[in-house]
Amino acid sequence: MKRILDLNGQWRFIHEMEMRPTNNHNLTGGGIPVYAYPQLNRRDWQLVGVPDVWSNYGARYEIYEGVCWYCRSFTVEGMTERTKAQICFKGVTYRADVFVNGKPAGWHESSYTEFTLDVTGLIQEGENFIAVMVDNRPLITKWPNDRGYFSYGGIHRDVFLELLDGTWLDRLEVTPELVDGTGEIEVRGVLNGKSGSVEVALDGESRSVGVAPDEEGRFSFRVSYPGAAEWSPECPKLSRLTVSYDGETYFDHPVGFRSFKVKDGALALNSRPCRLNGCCYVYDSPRYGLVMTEEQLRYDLSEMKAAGVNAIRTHYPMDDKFYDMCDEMGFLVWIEPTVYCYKPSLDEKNTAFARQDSVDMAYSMAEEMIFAARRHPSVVIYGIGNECNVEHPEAIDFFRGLAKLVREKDGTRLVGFAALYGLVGEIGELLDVIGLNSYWGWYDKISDVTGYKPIEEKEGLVRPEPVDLTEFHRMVETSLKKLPERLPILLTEFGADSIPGYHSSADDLWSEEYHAKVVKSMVEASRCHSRINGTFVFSFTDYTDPCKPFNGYWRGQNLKGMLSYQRDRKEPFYALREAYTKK
Ligand code: ADA
Repeated sequence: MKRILDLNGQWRFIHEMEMRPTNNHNLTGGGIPVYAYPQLNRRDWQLVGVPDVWSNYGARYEIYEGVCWYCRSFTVEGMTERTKAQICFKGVTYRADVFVNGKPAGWHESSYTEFTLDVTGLIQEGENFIAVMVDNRPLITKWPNDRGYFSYGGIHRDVFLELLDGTWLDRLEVTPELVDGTGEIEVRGVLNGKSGSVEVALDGESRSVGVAPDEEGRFSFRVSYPGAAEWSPECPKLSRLTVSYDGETYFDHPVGFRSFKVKDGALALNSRPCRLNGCCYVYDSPRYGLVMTEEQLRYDLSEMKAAGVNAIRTHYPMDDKFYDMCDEMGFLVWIEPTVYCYKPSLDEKNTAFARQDSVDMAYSMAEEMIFAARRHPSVVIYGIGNECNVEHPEAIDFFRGLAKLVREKDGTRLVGFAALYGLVGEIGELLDVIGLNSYWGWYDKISDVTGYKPIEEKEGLVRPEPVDLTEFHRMVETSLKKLPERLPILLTEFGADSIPGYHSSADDLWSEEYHAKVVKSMVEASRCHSRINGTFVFSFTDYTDPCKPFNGYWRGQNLKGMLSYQRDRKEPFYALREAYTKK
């Protein structure tokens, strides 16, 4: 039996007063920090809501980077000596050190993936106390250590306690797929107890499967449903799947069946050719920050639908709510761990590609990402990195290991990588699909980042700023020569920035009109190359971006959105809609 105790809601919160050294996280062997003690007088601690980001807790936390503490008490009833207890955090940015009843329970790094800590023996009957130390300092951040989006700080996704008693199933991994028109479901998990029968039911059609777990309780099996409905973005048909054991249901979710493969060098969804009319999505809500809420997601995804978008690429693993909504509304999704923009110089040794701690962490991010995403038909590509220096001598082994791990964990998705301006090295060999990120028509014009370019006048008339994509075509041709022929290509990033509300008759740089022109020209240009199977404009909305300096244009925000940060449609939105809906 499994019981779930929701730990969202009201917590107490404070920032740590003394500056903790960045290497002072390993608290398990040393003393317990005073903030973790249940008995501490906490009259200065603020009452806050969880999940949230701390920039919502007051002006002084708006850009705060440092260590903060969260705590709360909760009551547990019906504990027995054999009760297994575990706490699950769906997302804490960046590092979490967890203490239960004053004792260390474990830690986790990486902002966008979930982790579960076994707290059996720490949880007691009656009143309990949990404290979480959260550190978001860039100095401790291994991936990404370059930040093209704001990492925020805090417990930004759900938290809950699970209590397992008697016989139970746990760590269920359910992967549905369409194989030759038949719905196939792979089920893996852990069973405590001896062999028994696991019940699987798809829309009430049930199958009973005898399982004999190994010494660690692990089991796996497959079931088939020949009549299962096909899922696609145009017709996102979902069915209800339950997995039960001993009269108790442990999995109850909508699932969908589709296949997504490479056939003759092109992407095929359910064995039919498929073009991805995509956008990148760096989630950032003016109201909720990093917290993915039903209302913000539904608004953004509805606007994507309105623009004719059928595919979304994200820079990091998303909240379950996002995947659920993509399943329901019909989007094809590319997700990736935050192996992001890491570019050591070629002569640098012992880089994050080679250091054991950072390799382990990248690999565990990928595992955690797949654990959460595998049941969703919308997720079709696992990226293994974005704009890293793949030509660095230590890079290829790192990516080889990562690609291997991803395939072993879930062979039903394609493996991709988003390369910077055709910097593809040998990585093509490891992939099923490659992405090219490039901003022709943009960064080549504003490379001094002041963005200043006088408007040219000709015979008293202002000359519209042209978009010249000669270099883009050259980049595609050169990349194609370096890549295996079997590999479909996607444009995984392109675009320009525009100041929302800045309109110009000269289409000059930073205007919505020039931005719209780049978007339209790039989608059209992509169609000149048969190997390009789709485009992901960057990005669907404007968002907070610490890389973007205050230069009179950017003001700390990335302005590549089709929508402004406040979600007003910009001119590029209409250009994208025209390009994506044109037959
Ligand atoms: C890169 C990066 C994006 C974003 C973009 C930009 O391509 O992958 O996250 O930062 O640059 O706006 O320049």
